[in-house]
Amino acid sequence: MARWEETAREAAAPPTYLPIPNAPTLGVGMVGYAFMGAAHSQGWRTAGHVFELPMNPALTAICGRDAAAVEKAAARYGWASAETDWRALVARDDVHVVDICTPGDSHAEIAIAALDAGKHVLCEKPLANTVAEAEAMAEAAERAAARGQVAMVGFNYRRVPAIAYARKLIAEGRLGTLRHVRAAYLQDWLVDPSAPLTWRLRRERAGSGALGDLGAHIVDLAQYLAGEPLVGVSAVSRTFVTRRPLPAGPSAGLAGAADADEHGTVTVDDATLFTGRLASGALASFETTRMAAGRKNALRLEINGERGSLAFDLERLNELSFHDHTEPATTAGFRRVLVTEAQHPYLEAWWPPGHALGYEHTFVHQARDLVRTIAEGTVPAPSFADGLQVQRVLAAVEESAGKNSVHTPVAH
Ligand code: SOE
Repeated sequence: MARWEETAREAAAPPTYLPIPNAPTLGVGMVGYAFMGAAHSQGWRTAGHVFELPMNPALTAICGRDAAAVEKAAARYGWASAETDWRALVARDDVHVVDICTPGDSHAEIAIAALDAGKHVLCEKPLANTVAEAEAMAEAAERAAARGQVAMVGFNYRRVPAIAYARKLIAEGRLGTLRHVRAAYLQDWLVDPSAPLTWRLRRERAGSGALGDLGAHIVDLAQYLAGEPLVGVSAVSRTFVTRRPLPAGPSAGLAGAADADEHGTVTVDDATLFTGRLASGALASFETTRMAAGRKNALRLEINGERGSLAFDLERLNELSFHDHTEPATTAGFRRVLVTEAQHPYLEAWWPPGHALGYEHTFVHQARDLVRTIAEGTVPAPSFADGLQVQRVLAAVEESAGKNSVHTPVAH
């Protein structure tokens, strides 16, 4: 055995230097370890080593029902311990923040228990599967806020630097009075009818399909960027593929979904399109679909005001297109702003201009903002009240889609 191998085998784990010596340690306990669990773990691991934080976030415990799988996830994502019961995680004195990365049907129970147990909470989007659940969560968050606790919803795209900068430009009046908000969130992972019936395709687990999964993001972003709520909507919705093969392995939560041919019924929308009116009278249009062949994660925004427009595409997330309508028409037009300057939101901590960021950085920014909000005792954004507003819009969209199942016929 080479010498380097001997010493590598002998070496103890390297000392972990706390990013901020002598600062309090904020113990995080995360429930769930799939896609969002992995993304949030990256955020918690990295935030204290990139930004100046008032507290050291620690990956204290990760929780999942399958003991072997959650131990593997703990090792892979860098968590200090593993739990198989979220109630035990919530009860731990070394857990100060409960981070909920589970399907929507468990958000309310876990969040309310954690808040009532004196913990801060970060809950993945959408806040809940129903307005009633979201209302109970917002009420628990309000009670907890009086005790100095913070409750935030994981609308991570607010923390794309280009979107945070767009919000700044709009708030400064660079677009003037808004006329239109145009938003689309297009994916294509369900185009193949043999794609299995996962939990995201069952109402009792996910609450809705493209609408809650993707639409929640663009409804939140429309209201965040415009700085005002949607007050009315009109929608159409469709489930194009109504039966799909059951997933391989234990079909957790799909009991009763299976037919004799090992297929199950899709009980959520594949695509939902809707229009909306904002409080100021500006008009909005939204597209959400997981059937847009060729679009992988295409969240697109365009905001039109009387003084100019902004446009964004998540698949080019370091760029913001800006048109200043006050410029002479002969030289005006959309120009591409590369949002990588130190003066741009979050960029002070990263690389020199032009060294682009990615999807994962939004979770680092989310962790940074949550730690600072907890330390400063400020109001979290987005709060559970913001999450409840989104849930109310989603419910109105579903109600409208139910009524609009038959379009006004076009004379021919
Ligand atoms: C859906 O595929 C999904 O994973 C959403 O659930 C996430 O919120 C989004 O950020 C990426 O796409």
